[in-house]
Amino acid sequence: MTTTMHRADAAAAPVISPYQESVADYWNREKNPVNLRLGEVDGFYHHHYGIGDVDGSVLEGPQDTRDERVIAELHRLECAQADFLADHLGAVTSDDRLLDSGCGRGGGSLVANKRFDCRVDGISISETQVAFATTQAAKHGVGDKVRFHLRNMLDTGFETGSFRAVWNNESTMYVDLSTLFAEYARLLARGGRYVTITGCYNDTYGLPSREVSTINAHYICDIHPRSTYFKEMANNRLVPISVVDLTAATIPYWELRAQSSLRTGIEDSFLTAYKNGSFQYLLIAADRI
Ligand code: GPP
Ligand code: MG
Repeated sequence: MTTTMHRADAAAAPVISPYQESVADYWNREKNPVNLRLGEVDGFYHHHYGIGDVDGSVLEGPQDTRDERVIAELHRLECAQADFLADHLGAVTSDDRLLDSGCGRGGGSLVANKRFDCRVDGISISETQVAFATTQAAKHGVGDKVRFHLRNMLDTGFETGSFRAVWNNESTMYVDLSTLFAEYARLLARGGRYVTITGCYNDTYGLPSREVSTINAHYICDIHPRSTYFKEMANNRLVPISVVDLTAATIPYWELRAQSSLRTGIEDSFLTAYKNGSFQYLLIAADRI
């Protein structure tokens, strides 16, 4: 009887390592205003950073509405980042199926569905995020096409070859890339597209700087070197088609965030790491051959 119950539990929740349990625990509790208040602007809740030039005028004007203006501007930059990722998903049609791997509160899945009118599955190991994202899909009226699941990105359980595109928006630093890309090589249809936007440490700097180590400790993650992305893609039939260094484009976002009441305390580490050359913000898009 005990064994049977154990099996039933295992079927309902993904098998995850103790490390992943600690990560899930972080995201189950996370309620940072920098994420929730930005999402409230238009119902697209993101868990990634922003790109593009800042409209500095948001810092001027009446003090009592300054927060509102800064929140809208930070959100605009995060939405620009999500759009930039979607730009690299390739020729997606409404018959295709996409995977948002490490979907957070589901903003990126909703962005892709809005653009391509296609089916999107989002996965997370955080029950809270899956429930939140599911509610958002219903609120947006797309609950039939955008679905969220409690699954482990290293072992998703989805059918082989069933996805036209898969992406990670700032979530690859929580997993081993050789295991991750082997799973994507299995999930992607031949000719399908993989896209990641990620922070990686710069091999030319050496090993992780103090600031990179501080970022790792802050989020309980393990930022990979740039080289590992390309090595593990090459090992898993993923051939890069675009590599874009977004480091300069994300610095204005961090400078604005550092001056906002929503800052979480990690802003100076990002700014220093980007500026001292130890850390880079990259988009990598690859074809599954
Ligand atoms: C942002 O999520 C991304 C991560 C936590 C992963 C780490 C990313 C790196 C590039 C190192 P978030 O939007 O929840 O973070 P925050 O609460 O700081 O805005
Ligand atoms: Mg955020």
